[in-house]
Amino acid sequence: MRFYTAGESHGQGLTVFMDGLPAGICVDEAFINEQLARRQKGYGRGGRMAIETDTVKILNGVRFGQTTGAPITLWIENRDFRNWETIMATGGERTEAAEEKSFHRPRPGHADLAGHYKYGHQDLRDVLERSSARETAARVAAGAIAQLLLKEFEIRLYSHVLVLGGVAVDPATLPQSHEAIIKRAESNDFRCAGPDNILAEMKERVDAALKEGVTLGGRIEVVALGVPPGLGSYAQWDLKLDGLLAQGLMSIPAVKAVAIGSGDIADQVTGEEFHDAIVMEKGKITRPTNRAGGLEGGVTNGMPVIAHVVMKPISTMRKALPSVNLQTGAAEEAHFERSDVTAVPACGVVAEAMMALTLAQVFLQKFGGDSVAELKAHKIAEFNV
Ligand code: EPS
Repeated sequence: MRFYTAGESHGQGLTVFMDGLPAGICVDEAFINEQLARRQKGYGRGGRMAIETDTVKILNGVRFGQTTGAPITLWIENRDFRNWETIMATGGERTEAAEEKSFHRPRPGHADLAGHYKYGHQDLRDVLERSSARETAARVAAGAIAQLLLKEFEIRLYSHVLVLGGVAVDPATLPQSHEAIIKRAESNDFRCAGPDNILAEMKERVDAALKEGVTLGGRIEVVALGVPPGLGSYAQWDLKLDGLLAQGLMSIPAVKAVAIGSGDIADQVTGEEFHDAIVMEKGKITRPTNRAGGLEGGVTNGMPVIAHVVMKPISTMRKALPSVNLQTGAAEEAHFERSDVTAVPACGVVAEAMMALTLAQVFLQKFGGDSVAELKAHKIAEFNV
């Protein structure tokens, strides 16, 4: 299964292309739109989210609500395009409006300077438009289709924010069940399952950052439940599921670190403290802890798959950092335009999408089949240890 996206932040819209999905996935359009709406929410988002109401239009590969096995294309219109038609036109002569909206002072941390080096773009808008995190709306739509496939096999995903701008949830204060974490995280604008005082602190931190003209990063936990054991491989480097998940999650704009399970404390503890004992309970093998995050040897072990994703603060800042004007060589402040103070809550929704797409890929590899019915028949043959 493969997927690609196309589309500029202020162009006509975003396109998703997916191929290799089986026939017979029930494509619930409302579910896709719910995921798109979840991505748009979150305290600390900028003016753009007030303009857009992201909605999917299914163009190909689905008939009467079911995938046919043919390639799928999806379309998400940019409502903001109406304000950018003369700037983002795909034909005609370069306009004065395009000139006015051009910029030459790369933002440290964004792709501006890298894109200038790579493609030779002089107007950095040619870089910004594609490197914008707007593209993540397309990933969420693709991820929703992957989730609809996984749902057929009772695999589901959730995420919640653990840290926002340095305000951290003490894991000991988290609700005790997956259900309770989901309920709490989905009930507030921070997508955080921590207690009220932590949410209040996060709000204060975002308000202060807005005032100051700076931005905030954070940490998200993303979890997949019901994942069967045996997905991935230990036999070859590029088939290891931990590596595939790391690539998928690391490719989310602004993500700078990914850990599987408790991987980022593995340098602080002994093997006795880190590894999850193997025990027999009611005739079934289970693990009392899950520091491995559901993966051993790059293969799922039947426990929930857990990843931590660390997002850097957004690089577009009103309090701009030093930069250089690429036209003149003069030291100047970096470019600023409308942006978010933080998109950490939204990043969780994108992380769910990327984990779902990655899991769908390895699920299809293991169980194979051109239709959901075939997959189900193969899945029944799954061995029980
Ligand atoms: C985003 C849309 C963008 C930004 C943000 C994410 O909209 P605009 O640039 O029109 O305000 O809000 O993108 C970035 C912060 C970035 O650095 O790329 C979205 O749809 O998520």
